[in-house]
Amino acid sequence: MTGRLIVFEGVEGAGKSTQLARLRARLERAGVSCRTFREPGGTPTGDRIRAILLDPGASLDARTEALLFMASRAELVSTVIQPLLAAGTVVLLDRFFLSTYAYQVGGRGLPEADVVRANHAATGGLIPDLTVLLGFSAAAGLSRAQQRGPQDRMEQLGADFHQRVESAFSRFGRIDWQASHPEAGPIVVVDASGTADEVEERVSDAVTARIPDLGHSMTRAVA
Ligand code: Z5A
Repeated sequence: MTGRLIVFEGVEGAGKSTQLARLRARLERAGVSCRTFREPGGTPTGDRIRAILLDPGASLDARTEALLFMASRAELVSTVIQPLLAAGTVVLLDRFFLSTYAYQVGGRGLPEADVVRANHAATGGLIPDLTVLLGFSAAAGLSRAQQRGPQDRMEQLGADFHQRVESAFSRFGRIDWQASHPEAGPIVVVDASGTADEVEERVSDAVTARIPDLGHSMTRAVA
């Protein structure tokens, strides 16, 4: 038996962590073995890299930044995610390499081909079974995130940067973009506006449509 990798992506404050926790609860109620992780982080080394990346006082070249995100990813994929998938576990991941495409290619302007190649080295070619891309505006997401307290290094980057990130995520939802990026696997865009309960229903419907066996387990648990 092999597990499943389901990724949540979207702009800051779109509700990824909220919806990931809700999907995990639904899956666990259905008896599905499930683990959750976030990027950057998820391993002792990754957590140290995360502290550098989000430190508001750190000054990083864009390439250093991109490679640090990918170093955290390499450690998480090889030491945690691959063994869990091999053991049949469903892994829910808060951000994966589409974030590098959005923030470091779309936002920072790094060459896409370089990032795609380096990312392939980091993931070993692991393709998510499904990416749930929460569609939300960067401005609204940032204003949600700002209510939490002081801004981290990425949040501080300004409205233009975050607008470019939002535009990149919008492109990833397009069929032509997905056809030219087979490494991304299937991506479903879910409208993240409305209440958390409303978004949860949309996410559950999207997962059920794309991964029917997980959907049937969740439906049986509710019945
Ligand atoms: N980054 C990168 O540049 N390159 C990469 O390769 C990777 C990441 C992997 C990680 O920050 C930063 O690193 C991130 C991208 C960059 N930076 N930015 N900017 P993080 O892990 O600290 O933060 P995040 O991933 O952006 O998550 P977040 O801010 O926690 O957002 P979220 O998970 O999407 O949202 P949330 O925590 O579920 O919700 C935010 C708030 O809104 C919270 O108070 C909720 O209770 C509330 N919420 C959620 N849903 C709703 C609804 N539906 N209605 C009302 N309120 C809601």
